[in-house]
Parts: sequence; C-alpha cells; structure tokens
Amino acid sequence: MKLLILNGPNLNLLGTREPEIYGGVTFLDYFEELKAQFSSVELDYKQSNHEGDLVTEIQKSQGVYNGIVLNAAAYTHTSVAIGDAIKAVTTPVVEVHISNTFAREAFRHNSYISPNAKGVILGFGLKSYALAIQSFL
Ligand code: CA2
Repeated sequence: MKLLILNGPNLNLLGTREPEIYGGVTFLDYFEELKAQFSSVELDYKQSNHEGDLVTEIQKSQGVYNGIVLNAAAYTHTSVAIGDAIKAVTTPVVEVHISNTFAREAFRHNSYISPNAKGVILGFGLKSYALAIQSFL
C-alpha cells in the first residue's frame, strides 16, 4: 500500500502560528509519527503553496499511488482545477481537514474536492490524517 499525503497552501506553517486552530506540531514532526504508526504503509509527503503543483501531483499519482490523502487547504473552497484533476485520475482521494470547516466561516462550507473524493474526514486535528490513512487499510 503506497499512499501520498498531499498538503496545500500555508500548511507548511503548521505548528508555528494559529495553534488554537491548527495545533502546535509541525507537519514534518507529525509525518514521522504517521510513518511509525503505519509502518506497513509506504507513505510519501508533499506540500505546495501553488495550485498547479497540486494538480500536477494528482495527475502524476495515477498508477503510482494506491491513494491520496489530500488537504488542499484554502484551494478546497476555490479550485475547480483540483476538483477536475481528481476526476481525471482513478487514484482514490480522501479529503482531510484539520479543523471542522462547517463550524467556521460560510466560505469554508463549500468544497470542490468533496464531490470527487472517496470520503471526507474533518475536524479531528492532525488525527484526521491518521483516520484517512486507516480508511485505505
Ligand atoms: O482545517 C484545515 O485543514 C483547512 O484545510 C486549513 C486551511 C483552511 O483554509 C481550510 O479552510 C481548512 C488553512 C491552512 C492554513 O494553515 C495554517 C497553519 C498555521 C498557521 C497559519 C495557517
């Protein structure tokens, strides 16, 4: 089982700002925990602040990964291109969010990812990623 964790814009700042919403742990530290927790899974991690990079990574996943755990961050709520890319590949995508986007501003209630995702996990902090990996097993 080979999975890609793909994070979108500003998630490289995790653990440095807004800890009340996003927690105090950097994603690279959490990624080490995930690798230890899921030692039977081949996990790769990529992050980009650029929409087109995320589209390219989704396209490149075809035939390489068994699934993608995707937190498209703010692009979740704006990106037709990322939604189209998910539709264009057979790689199953599980959408994750750290926060409960439905408990936040109205503009975070829409997702261009969800209609094309295998499932959605949100609101469990960084644990959302572990739950998403678990869903592939
Ligand atoms: O809750 C999530 O996982 C989000 O995808 C995070 C996005 C937000 O735009 C989505 O509505 C929900 C924002 C990521 C920004 O991450 C930061 C982390 C630390 C400091 C500042 C931003």
